[in-house]
Amino acid sequence: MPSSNDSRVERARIVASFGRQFYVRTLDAPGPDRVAVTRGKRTDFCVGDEVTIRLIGADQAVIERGLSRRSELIRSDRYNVKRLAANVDQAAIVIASDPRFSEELLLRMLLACATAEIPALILANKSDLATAWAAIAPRLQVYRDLGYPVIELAARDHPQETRAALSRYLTGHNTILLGESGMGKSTLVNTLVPGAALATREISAALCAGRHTTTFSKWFDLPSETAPSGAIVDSPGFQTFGLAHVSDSQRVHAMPEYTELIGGCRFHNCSHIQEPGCAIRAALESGAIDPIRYLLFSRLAGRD
Ligand SMILES: Nc1nc2c(ncn2[C@@H]2O[C@H](COP(=O)(O)OP(=O)(O)OP(=O)(O)O)[C@@H](O)[C@H]2O)c(=O)[nH]1
Ligand SMILES: [Mg+2]
Ligand SMILES: [Zn+2]
Repeated sequence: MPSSNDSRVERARIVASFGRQFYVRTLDAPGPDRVAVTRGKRTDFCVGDEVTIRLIGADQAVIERGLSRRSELIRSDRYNVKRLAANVDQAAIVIASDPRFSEELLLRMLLACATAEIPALILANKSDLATAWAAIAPRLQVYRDLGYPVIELAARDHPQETRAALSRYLTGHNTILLGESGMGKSTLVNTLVPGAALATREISAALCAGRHTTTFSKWFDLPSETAPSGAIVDSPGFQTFGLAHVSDSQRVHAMPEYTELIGGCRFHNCSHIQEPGCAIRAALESGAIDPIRYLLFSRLAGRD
């Protein structure tokens, strides 16, 4: 018989989300992760959200309402907004040598993070693949010179070194791993969180999802010996990253190499593509800014 205790309201975090279903973890008292459903039509919750839940029986819950978000990372096209995570305070963008990462997607992720005021790190994985690595190494230096932390990893074969290299970046932060499919996000999570693979397999089995590529986002608390007070979110890889929610002005201001220059353009509404007296084109011609990023950025104009 359910007792009146079974309908307590508690604060919880959404730790996994798939469609209209969620897993929640209570915040104030430890307990098992529970399957939760939303009331009514509200489905815009995402992993990381803090909510109030009503407990039902031993392992289920209903989400009552969402609490305010401290941060929100999204991607969007003109039709849809996709919330990637709430309440993260850092994004770790995972790129790799093989398959070689797309620099346009990297640029898009960096612009989205800057607009959301979420600092970004770049985790460059698969450094063990010597030939492919040599091809991307000069590009990594460009991002270092722009001020992004770039951390080189071989997550699959060097787990201990990986944990040591990431510890100081992950301690005390809620970090989302972002990136294209196949870069090594889940491999990294499995290196950092004992038991993560098993937990993910159990949910995948319940969902009848495939085993390798990640199909839903999941929040993991990091072990205190690796990163005290840290959490990490694994997320599905993507092939597109729309920026419909990011205005032209926000895009320009999210380019670290542009921020000092934009006041110097002759026209205040300069598109930095063909106008005379453009300070950014002058910097390009003098070799002061990276031509590949300039080209990729210019190509984003007018696109989602
Ligand atoms: N050579 C090499 N392979 C790696 C490394 N890290 C991961 N891999 C391999 O890369 C493949 C993809 O790794 P995942 O961790 O599943 O990649 P993911 O980013 O989670 O991919 P999605 O879930 O599809 O977004 C797997 O076959 C891994 O074994 C590494 O450091 N070196
Ligand atoms: Mg994955
Ligand atoms: Zn200009």
